[in-house]
Amino acid sequence: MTEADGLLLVNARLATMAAADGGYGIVEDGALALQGGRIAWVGRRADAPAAARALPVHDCGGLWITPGLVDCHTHVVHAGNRSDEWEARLNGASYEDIARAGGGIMATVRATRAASEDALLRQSALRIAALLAEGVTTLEIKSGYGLDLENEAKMLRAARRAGELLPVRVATTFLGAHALAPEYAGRADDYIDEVCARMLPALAREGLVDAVDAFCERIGFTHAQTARVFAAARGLGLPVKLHAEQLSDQGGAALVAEYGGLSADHLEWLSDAGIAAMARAGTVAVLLPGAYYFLRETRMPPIDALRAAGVPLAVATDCNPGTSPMTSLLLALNMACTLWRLTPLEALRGCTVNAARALGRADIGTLAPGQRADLAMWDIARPADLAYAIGANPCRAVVNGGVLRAPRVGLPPA
Ligand code: DI6
Ligand code: FE
Repeated sequence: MTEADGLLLVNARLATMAAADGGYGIVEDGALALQGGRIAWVGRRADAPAAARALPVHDCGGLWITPGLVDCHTHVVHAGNRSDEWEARLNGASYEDIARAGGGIMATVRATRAASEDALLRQSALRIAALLAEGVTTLEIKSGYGLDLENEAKMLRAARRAGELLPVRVATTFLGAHALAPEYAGRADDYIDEVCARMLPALAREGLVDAVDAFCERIGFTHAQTARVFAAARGLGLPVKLHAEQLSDQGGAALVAEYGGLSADHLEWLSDAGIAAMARAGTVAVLLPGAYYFLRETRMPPIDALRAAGVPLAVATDCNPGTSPMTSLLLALNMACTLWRLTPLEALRGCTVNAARALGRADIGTLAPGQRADLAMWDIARPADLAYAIGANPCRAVVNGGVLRAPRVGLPPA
């Protein structure tokens, strides 16, 4: 009998994140019955039904258990890094100097195109392992550094393979409309044609696309170009999300809401109209404090107005080499609280129940019967500690699909 066949976790304190009042859903002296990779029962140990009590018991030694964490916005699959540019900037080089030298996002495109799929996977696995060590059990991974069919496919295949080789669920997002492919300089509309008519259908046919994203920005793609990408996604029955209102207000949040989008992400320049549209559509606001911090931005997303409108808030790392070289979701929670005054409860909802929603998944992100048995166990005094501590990793064990493991994962052979 393997753990996947059944396990009763006892002597734990639970934050189910499933309470009707939107609270932590705390259960003292809790127990969790896991069967067939799902949660079969959750509650106080004293109330465990006979079927749960018949399972092999694992004593959690008083640890807290939360749903496995969900990092719902990452560019974790990429080759190389840009610490050279960052160091040059800190030594006085201007952004223009770096751009003229072919740096910025195109530097990552070149490195990613030059890497084999295996090399890409190997480099990315190191970063993914760091995320997993902190209790992440589901990870969204975007393409967007290939910018042609072959290299976007390579990125998405590497992402899928990461989900097979490492104990993590991977949700893939096609971000072909991230930046203009160098081959299309001066012809952005032609590149969007290629994204919509050739790249997206081919990648979707190969089963590589769970959702479609774009970078709607003055330095990215226009509202009209983004709408074309969304129409193509809709034609294929794929859900959409958007990098919206990060550096300017392009009306991107309202656009993605109009398409029933899963999420609008960044949102520092979000307008009242964008908030209202998101609230109507149930589109999640994915907050990315790592990019705000690393770019030393000063304009905060309109947290109070999002809250007042009842827009669900999520928090993610945005792990990428240019604007958020961050492989700690717990640090993102701390930044969201410290920089933007999220409450620790909002932060934890933001990387569990609401992050699952940003991926269109109702079967993860909470501890409730029928949910996937993806959990994290923590040596903490109370749930707020997950957002409170800086640089501590209190994760002591993780369960993926009912299988218990240590937080540190073995990497695939180099
Ligand atoms: N927004 C960002 O902050 C990143 N991409 C995006 O759409 C930047 C990615 C990079 O610089 O590599
Ligand atoms: Fe991003």
